[in-house]
Amino acid sequence: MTALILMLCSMEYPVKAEAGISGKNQPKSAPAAEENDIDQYIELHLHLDGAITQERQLLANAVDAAFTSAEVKASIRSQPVIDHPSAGMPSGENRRIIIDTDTAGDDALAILMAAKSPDITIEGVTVLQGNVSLEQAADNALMTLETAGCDAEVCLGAATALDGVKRKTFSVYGTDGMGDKGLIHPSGKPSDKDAVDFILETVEKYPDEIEIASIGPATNIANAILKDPETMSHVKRIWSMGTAGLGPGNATPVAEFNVYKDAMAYNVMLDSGIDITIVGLDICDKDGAVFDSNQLSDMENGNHVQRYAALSFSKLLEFRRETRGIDNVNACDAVFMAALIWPGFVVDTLDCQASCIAHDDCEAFGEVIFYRPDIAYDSGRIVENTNVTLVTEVDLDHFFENVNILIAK
Ligand SMILES: [Ca+2]
Repeated sequence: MTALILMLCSMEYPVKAEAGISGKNQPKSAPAAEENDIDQYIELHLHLDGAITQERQLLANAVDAAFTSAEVKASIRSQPVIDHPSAGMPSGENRRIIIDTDTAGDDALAILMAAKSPDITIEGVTVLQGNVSLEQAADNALMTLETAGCDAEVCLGAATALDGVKRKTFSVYGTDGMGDKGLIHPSGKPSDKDAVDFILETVEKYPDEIEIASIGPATNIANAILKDPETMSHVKRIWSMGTAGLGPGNATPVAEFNVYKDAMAYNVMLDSGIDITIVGLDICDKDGAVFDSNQLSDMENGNHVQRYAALSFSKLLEFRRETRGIDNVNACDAVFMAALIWPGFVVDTLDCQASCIAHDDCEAFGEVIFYRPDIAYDSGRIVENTNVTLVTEVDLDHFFENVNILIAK
């Protein structure tokens, strides 16, 4: 594929299948193209689904040189280009999701990705406390949907965990959860409908169709399960950005933030019998899953959606520079959303029996233990039934480019 792209970048126009490839040079001359040649070129360009960004830019430069028609250029640039087909290709299915979120910077990027995905209809966004207060999460979700041009409604959910506690955590995304850059000024208001009622009514309306994207604590989901387990048994799948996976935690050495905020709710979800796929912290912290400051600058220099997404990470970038000396951010909810919207992104999974430590007086509070059916434990515990699918490997080649292109649409 690369050779084909280089050939296109180096050859003269109109397009001819001829030899003479001479590396990454832009065309030396660009004769005026006939209309049928333009059609042929567009057709060919649209099949370049393996192009990486730098090469795509060379192609764009070549188009600039070859064609003067702004309409033709706009037509070419408006087409979706998948940088890495196996990892960034949509499923082609029509999917209905509810996003349950404690909306901060990485939640916002995940919402933008879902809003821009051709496969996904966001039936609604339910919010709860977590990264920020319930009210701030609602404003952030409203503003994010507005930025994406999506009119999904936003419903208010839990202001505390199931046990009524607001567990103190440090706000790494800034006071407003969105980088403190003055991004949040929504024109809309949250729905009058409660988050739990919205979830139940939507599942009743579309039984066995609704997938729930859980990118905050599991409180709203647990409340819906406790209120009407029969209706919730018709949720198609819950996708959870939660747990430390098979690695260390971030709220404590063993607990991940979302589970730590409401471990009791996480257990209710794990015990519900609903199909659950988990993307844990170990996946989100991998090389290739994090965005460095240069990539965030590239994103910021894009359109208004890209700029909004990039700026929302400002405080997190500052925090990681100051406290850890690293120049990148982990966009956990965006990695999670990639697993949900791009089937090829998930390379390997493990079905496990998961349970969460939810005793408040225990130091391991919020830890999720994954028992594997393929291991004979010395304790004698035998795993007969599994309750989650844990994502254990994802394809991170060109992850940033695929996200950046998707939200630019
Ligand atoms: Ca979140």
